[in-house]
Amino acid sequence: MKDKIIQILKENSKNPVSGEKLSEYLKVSRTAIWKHINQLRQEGYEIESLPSRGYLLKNTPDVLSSIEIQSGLKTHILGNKIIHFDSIDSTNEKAKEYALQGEKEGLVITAEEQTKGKGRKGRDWISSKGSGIWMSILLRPDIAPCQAPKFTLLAAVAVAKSIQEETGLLVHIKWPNDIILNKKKVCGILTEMNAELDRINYIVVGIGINVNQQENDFSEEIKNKAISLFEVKKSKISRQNLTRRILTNLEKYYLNFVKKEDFSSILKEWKELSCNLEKEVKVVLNGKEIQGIAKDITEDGALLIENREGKLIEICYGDVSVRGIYDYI
Ligand code: BTX
Repeated sequence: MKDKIIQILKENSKNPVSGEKLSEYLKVSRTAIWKHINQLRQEGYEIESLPSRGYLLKNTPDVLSSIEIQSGLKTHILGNKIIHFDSIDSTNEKAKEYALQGEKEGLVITAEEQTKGKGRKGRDWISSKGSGIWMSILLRPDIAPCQAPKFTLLAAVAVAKSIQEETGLLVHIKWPNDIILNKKKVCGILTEMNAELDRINYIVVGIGINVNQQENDFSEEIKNKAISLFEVKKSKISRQNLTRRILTNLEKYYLNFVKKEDFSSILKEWKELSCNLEKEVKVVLNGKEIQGIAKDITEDGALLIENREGKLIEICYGDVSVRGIYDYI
């Protein structure tokens, strides 16, 4: 109902729409309209009431609702359906629930806040209200399950490019799933899969980006490693524009990969954006530490490290955490 009211007010951006007209059109009482208008105001919509003329939309908030994201979105698949939550435990968990209920690929779950945002291996992802992009995208690619790790790399390239295009900021990718700005983490990507031996049922790509937090907004626990785009750009960034750009770029890379089976061009871009390659890294693998130079990424998305003895060691996605020797990267 609220979406419909907003849509009508947007279509009549120059002329006020009376409560009577809205109630007739939407077949609800004028009191119900008035209640919805008040809720919308609380959500940040600036709606003016002009005596004996009606309601006029003056300003829209930077929320990740379906009506706001879908207006101007030119994708064919991603974002065809967007479900937006004011507060939710985890958008990845919600996307998986919908996937199991048979939702089509392209579904996007967005949230203003996550109360149990997830990182890898049970770690937390702190997702404060209204300041970041917390979203999950449901995909159903017709490819073999062993190809799934490529989706994290593909998503990382799409997000990094989108951030650069939208803000002009220079970001890098830290293998396998972090986007780094000024040597700190600005974005994390969590890819989860449900598959049988020979086919993928679904993949959920969860993307968390720190957009408009100020330095003091980060808790003690993460303030040394987390950064937002705002902190570096020094001006507010539209979460809506960035979300639309990510969906557009992600769809482009996704279709290139699944339809044209072209991963090499994505891998090339990934390498150009990497901050690990040719640097000394420390990998903790099953409690054992390996030090060496990150030499390359394989076609399957594994990291190749050359150890002190000159031997190449292949590290598969999900097994390790990589830290630079001298700083966080
Ligand atoms: P990760 O396991 O690589 O990173 C998690 C670690 O990052 C945490 O242990 C903490 O040290 C640090 N951290 C936590 N919150 C933040 C933050 N806001 N900014 C920077 N560093 C942080 C990375 O996992 C994958 C994160 C995916 C998050 C998205 S949000 C939408 C979707 N839903 C969901 O529950 N997860 C994904």
